[in-house]
Amino acid sequence: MTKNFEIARISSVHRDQYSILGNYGEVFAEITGKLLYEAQNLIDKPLVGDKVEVEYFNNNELAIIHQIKKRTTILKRKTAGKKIDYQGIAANIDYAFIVQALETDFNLNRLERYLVMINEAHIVPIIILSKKDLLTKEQQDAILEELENRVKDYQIVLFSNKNGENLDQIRKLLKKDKTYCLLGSSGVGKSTLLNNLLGAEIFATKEIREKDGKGKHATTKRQMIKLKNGALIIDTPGMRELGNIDIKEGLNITYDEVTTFAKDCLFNNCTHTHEKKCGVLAAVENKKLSQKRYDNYIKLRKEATYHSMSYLDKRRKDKNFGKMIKRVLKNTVKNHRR
Ligand SMILES: Nc1nc2c(ncn2[C@@H]2O[C@H](COP(=O)(O)OP(=O)(O)OP(=O)(O)O)[C@@H](O)[C@H]2O)c(=O)[nH]1
Ligand SMILES: [Mg+2]
Ligand SMILES: [Zn+2]
Repeated sequence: MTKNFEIARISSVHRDQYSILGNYGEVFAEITGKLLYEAQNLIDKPLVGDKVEVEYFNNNELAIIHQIKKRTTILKRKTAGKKIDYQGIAANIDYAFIVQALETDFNLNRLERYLVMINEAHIVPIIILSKKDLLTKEQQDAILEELENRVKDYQIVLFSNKNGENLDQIRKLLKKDKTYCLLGSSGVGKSTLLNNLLGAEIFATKEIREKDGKGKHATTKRQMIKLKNGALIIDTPGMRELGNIDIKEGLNITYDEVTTFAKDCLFNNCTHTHEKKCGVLAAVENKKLSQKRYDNYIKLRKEATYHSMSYLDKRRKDKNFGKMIKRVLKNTVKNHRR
């Protein structure tokens, strides 16, 4: 690293403009032309949470980003809509909070979808369920039971932003110098939680819900802040859809018991869908593996395979296109020289 460079973290991204968090607080920053030029994919550009080498100028009020340090983790998903490509959500995350609202948003299939994405990135997932104040004790117990039948071995906290219940439990999970992010649908209370943790109304929240209950997202960009205890948290806009590409490992970690049951399959290449003597199907039959969990596993696997194949196909076409351009350019030069 050059002498004048310092290390900072990307705290927010807006197109090609960045904010960084470093030795002089939060400062605006831009990336060098070289870095911009070399970034072939979206994922090569700085992401929130990235550690970067920067050079300050203008009395440390502005900075130039020269280099992105190697990421310890990267959280990514398929870009929304039909486009098959990766979109980086955040970098260097240690723990990801999956936030669902107990009252309206609780959904186990979606929860597993998040778990796959987070496990794929080797980030530690934590499940936190908001709006506890809106449910009776019986309703809460029913949800907890459902949850424990489907996903095991994760930290789970039911809490309320409204009356503050169990916020201290969430606070206890936040450690100095560790990076966290909040993931979940719009309106579940991510930004409200962050404001509660900060003890100040820093983040805009959605106080008025439109008639259809959907409305617009209150949060529109990812942003990282530092809590008093030194923990870093990234707030994200609610995700409407969550597509996964390349999640073999994420699936294996999230559904680790499938791998165990698969040891009893007769065929090595068993797909666990129609084969005879399949250990996984037997486990479903014997109720060792819940039907719903199995169904979701098959669904996510199928979808991810489709996306991965489309992605490879796209890359191949891009490559061929690149080659064609090169050929055309070469011929043009040749013709020109003649
Ligand atoms: N009753 C109750 N309301 C809550 C709770 N947490 C959040 N809310 C309300 O839910 C609404 C949405 O909260 P936000 O914090 O803006 O939700 P968000 O997850 O940040 O939403 P996006 O930024 O759109 O992704 C606000 O009106 C909050 O006051 C809770 O624990 N209990
Ligand atoms: Mg928000
Ligand atoms: Zn099988």
